[in-house]
Amino acid sequence: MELLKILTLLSVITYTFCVDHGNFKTCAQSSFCRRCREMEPNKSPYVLNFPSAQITPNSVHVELWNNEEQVVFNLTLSALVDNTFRLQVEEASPLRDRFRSLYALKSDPVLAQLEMVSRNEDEITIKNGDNAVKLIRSPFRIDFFSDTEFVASVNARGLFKFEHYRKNDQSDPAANDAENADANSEKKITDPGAWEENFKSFRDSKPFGPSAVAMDITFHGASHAYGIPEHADSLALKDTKDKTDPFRHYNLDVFEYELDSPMAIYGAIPLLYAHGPKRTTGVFWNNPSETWIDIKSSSNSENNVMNSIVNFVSGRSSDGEENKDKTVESHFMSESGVIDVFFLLGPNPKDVIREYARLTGVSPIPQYFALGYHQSRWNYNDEDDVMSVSDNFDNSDIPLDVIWLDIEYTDHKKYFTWDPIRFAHPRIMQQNLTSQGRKLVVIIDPHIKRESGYFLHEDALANDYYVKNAEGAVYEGWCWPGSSSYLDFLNPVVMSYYSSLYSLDKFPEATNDMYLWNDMNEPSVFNGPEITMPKDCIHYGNWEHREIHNTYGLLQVKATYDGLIARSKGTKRPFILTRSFFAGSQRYAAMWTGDNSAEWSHLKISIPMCLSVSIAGMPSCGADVGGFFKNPDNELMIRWYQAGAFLPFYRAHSHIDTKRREPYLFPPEVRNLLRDAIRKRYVYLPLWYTLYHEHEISGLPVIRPLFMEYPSDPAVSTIESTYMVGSSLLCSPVTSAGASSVDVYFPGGSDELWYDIDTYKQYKGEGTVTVPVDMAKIPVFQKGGTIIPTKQRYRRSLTLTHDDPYTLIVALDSKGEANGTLYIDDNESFEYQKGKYLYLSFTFKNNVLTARRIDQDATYPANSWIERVIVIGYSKSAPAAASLKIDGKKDIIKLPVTLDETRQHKTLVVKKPAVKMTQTWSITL
Ligand code: NBV
Repeated sequence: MELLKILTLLSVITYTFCVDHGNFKTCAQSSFCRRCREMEPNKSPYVLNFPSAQITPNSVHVELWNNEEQVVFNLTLSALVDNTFRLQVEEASPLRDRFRSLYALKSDPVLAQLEMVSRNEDEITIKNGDNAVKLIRSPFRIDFFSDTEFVASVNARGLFKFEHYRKNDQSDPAANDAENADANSEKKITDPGAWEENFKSFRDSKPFGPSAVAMDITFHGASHAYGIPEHADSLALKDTKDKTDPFRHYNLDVFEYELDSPMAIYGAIPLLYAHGPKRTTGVFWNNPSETWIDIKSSSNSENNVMNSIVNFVSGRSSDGEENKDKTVESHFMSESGVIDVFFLLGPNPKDVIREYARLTGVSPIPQYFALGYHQSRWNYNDEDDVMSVSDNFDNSDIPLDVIWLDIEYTDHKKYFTWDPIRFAHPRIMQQNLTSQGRKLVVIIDPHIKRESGYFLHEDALANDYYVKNAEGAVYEGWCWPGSSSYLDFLNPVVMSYYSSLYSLDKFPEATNDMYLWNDMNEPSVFNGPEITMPKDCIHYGNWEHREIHNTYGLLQVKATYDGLIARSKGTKRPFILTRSFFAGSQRYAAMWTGDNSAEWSHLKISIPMCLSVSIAGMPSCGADVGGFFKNPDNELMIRWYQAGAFLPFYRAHSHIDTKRREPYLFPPEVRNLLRDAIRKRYVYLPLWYTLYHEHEISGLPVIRPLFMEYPSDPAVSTIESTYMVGSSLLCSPVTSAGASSVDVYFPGGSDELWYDIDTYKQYKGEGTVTVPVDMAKIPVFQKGGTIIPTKQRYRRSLTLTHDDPYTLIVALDSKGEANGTLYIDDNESFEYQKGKYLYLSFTFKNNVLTARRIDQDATYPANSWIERVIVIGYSKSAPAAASLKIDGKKDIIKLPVTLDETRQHKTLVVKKPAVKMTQTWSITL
């Protein structure tokens, strides 16, 4: 009994890692969330005024009336290219302009043709291609159909709300009596937080009063919801309605964030997927103000009514069968702005992400070094420390591409300066790193130290560059440097000023090999409400901070990106890491999951967190390898290095109070395993790089949840520990202590083959298999039918590998065939945009491996060549030799073929084809 007590006490003491909930609002403490969430369903006062409807070639424009409050809104429904519709609702005559977010979209969406299907007093139906939209007059509802299937409805539950700007009737006693209120036809908002909201000791003055916008969207035939990152939670979204708070989007610096929680953290991308085995639909809620999203995925009896509508419209019966009664219900609630929502009708998850990327853009392919291993810590103490870390990696034969400097490199947290003693020769330090083939990344936070004589503060004061408080004075908050102010990135002049700070003549001692990390850009304000900027602060254009909050970080990284482009005169691709992000941030930066902890649960959740961000358009995600807070034991350290090697952004980072843990510091048996994990990362980099090229073309994420690759397999809907790198590698890293096996789900059915990348052991796609692991094992499997390009020579850093030869790994499918691609360019510049690249396809069919160019006009003078071809799963008897035929040459070259007996599955190795990557050729076995 005593022992039990002690153990319980110990578990309480050791589990000190937890968020301070008191610092952050619940929905019930947020007045607009409360108002929206408490709405009674099915009592919508909104009706469409059809006589006002105008139908243009691309859009329907119609008035939307709130009959209860006698307020008129303008609704526009537009058809966009690629199975997309846009719904915009604005106040017809607002007392004050409403903020329209400009930053998420990469450009004006491309409109598509719209045709009228039918129109009567109660309904207008239009269509674009195979998609139809029905607008229903009263109560207002919009139904979306795709290929005659009923896919989504707006306001089916009557939770649409648009709080128009109004006079403050709370401060006007005359307006307060019922009679006058009636005369104004205004329904009084009685919520105590509507005109002024208090949280802890903070008062939000809310001079413009309530301004929420909210809408329910119901998805039909959908069983699971995904997306809407960033939350430290599962990939498949849990139900929040009637259970927990809604998922929250309000970019915040949450100290010691908690797992399995809908709480807001650093970033927000309001892209939701509703997925069922037959189709996937996406919704992008383009609103950067604080947003809460309720989710409920369940069977719904109302759906039968909906199905009859389908039958009516389509003239034939729905064949939804097993999923026809399933719905995903969502309810988006934002504090201000307008309704601007995009319906991405898929029909597959890969279509949804492409449709989204068409709107918000993609990440340009990163420089090759960015895909390597990054070593960071808060902080490397001085220049000697940095160089000794770099040397020690070399001495222990561990590849390393980037060393990072955290805030202590600055002169007293004044960004764009260096500590004059500990970093007295930063340019020489960078040159030394460059000579070892390595880059430096330095941190630049957005808070500016208020110190007279600091050039940035002086410039900002003199030119009026700072965000203002509610009274119109420069806003002062508290952050690392002490008293700080914040640049107003809404002002285009501030944006270009900030960009210019990165130029080589402004950022002292910077070189073109120094890249950037923008942290704390939610923005984090230690003494602000919820550790951020007060909502009633004022930005350029008189916008309140509440209206733009979730895009503050996006604007900072955009300015940094533009600065880096200008710095190299457009020749080098920028590398930026950001903590805060919004839809569109992928155009400028990679992100990471912030301040995690050296705990198994944090390692485990790094995978669904990165998958969620990836399917929301940001392909470059990583988690602090080893955990930021606390000290990992050796086992956790090894497993984290192994898992991190198969996530897009691979950086070890740790808190200033943690023990030093560079991989070379560990005893040999641990060090060797850390080295092996990093090396394995490097082997597969040609694949990762190719996937980034393909992301840039198609919007497809680099890592993908199984539901994206196998959308019709209901068994994968909730799988988040196994995922895919591209379409060829299935990864299931070990994320629990003491594991001797992992359960891996092999998808695709009995015809799909999978090969362990180490042993080539074959598995069939028939479901879950318990795969044994030892400490060296990273459970990763190559799909039969794929060809993966690898580089297998070990070097200290990636710049030295550019001309190294490739090994092609050909994993045959059950028909004895395989395909793959390889992208090659100069690894760093934008010349590829002018066609200076090679994009190759490899095909294995009828015993012949053929290399061809996909983009015939593109060319790059690559010096690399093929040193080996490995064919896994070859079922015929091994030939003594293979014949190589290079296009344009007469000779047929005989190549030796060996059988690799060490592997568990029959494997042929064709040695030294020695063909150049610029050549096209075929090898016949
Ligand atoms: O700049 C210090 C840290 C940084 O190391 C970390 O990666 C960021 O997420 N930063 C947050 C500030 C404070 C952390 C407690």
